Amino acid sequence: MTSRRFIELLLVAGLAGCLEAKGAVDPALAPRDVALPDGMALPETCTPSGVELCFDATDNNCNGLVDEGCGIHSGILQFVAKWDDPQADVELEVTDVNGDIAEVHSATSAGLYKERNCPEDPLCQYAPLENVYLVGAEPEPGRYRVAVRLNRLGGAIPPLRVHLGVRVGQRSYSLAFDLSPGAKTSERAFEFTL
Ligand SMILES: [Ca+2]
Ligand SMILES: [Ca+2]
Repeated sequence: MTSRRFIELLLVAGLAGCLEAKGAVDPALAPRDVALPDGMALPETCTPSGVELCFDATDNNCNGLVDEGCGIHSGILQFVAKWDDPQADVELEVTDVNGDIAEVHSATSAGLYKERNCPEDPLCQYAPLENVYLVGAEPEPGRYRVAVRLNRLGGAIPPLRVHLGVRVGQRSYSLAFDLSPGAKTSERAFEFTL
């Protein structure tokens, strides 16, 4: 695919609409009882770094939206994992309050939908990321688990830097960490309660 064709696809995706969950966002919606790997913490505040950049899983302009205007779906719950080398097979695994894992092509019982499975999706070659978002406007209360796992390096050189953008309601959070092969180093996960 040419880069022009890729941009055209992005524009079509953006014009297709339905990229933003409808309905008022509860300002009190916030993650509770957050459990993160050792040494990690959810940042208290978002630090703006300029205009929104696409496919970096970061809310650059701190408007509460991650990679908005980039042709990927958004929701009041959203998780975007991005890594640097498209050769690597990285899995964003989000488990909803009912224990269902978000998959491509079908939403979980709690309404989580996965957009793009890498490296299978051709767009991963240009933007290696996976995106999970809530289809509806009302997240189910309960415990959520968000894991990012390195399945296969595929020629990428470890450690693999991963950025995870999280949107919960009106807030966004950015996390960055390294993944490398090994039982203790190939996955990072966090959990929270709504
Ligand atoms: Ca933003
Ligand atoms: Ca961004």
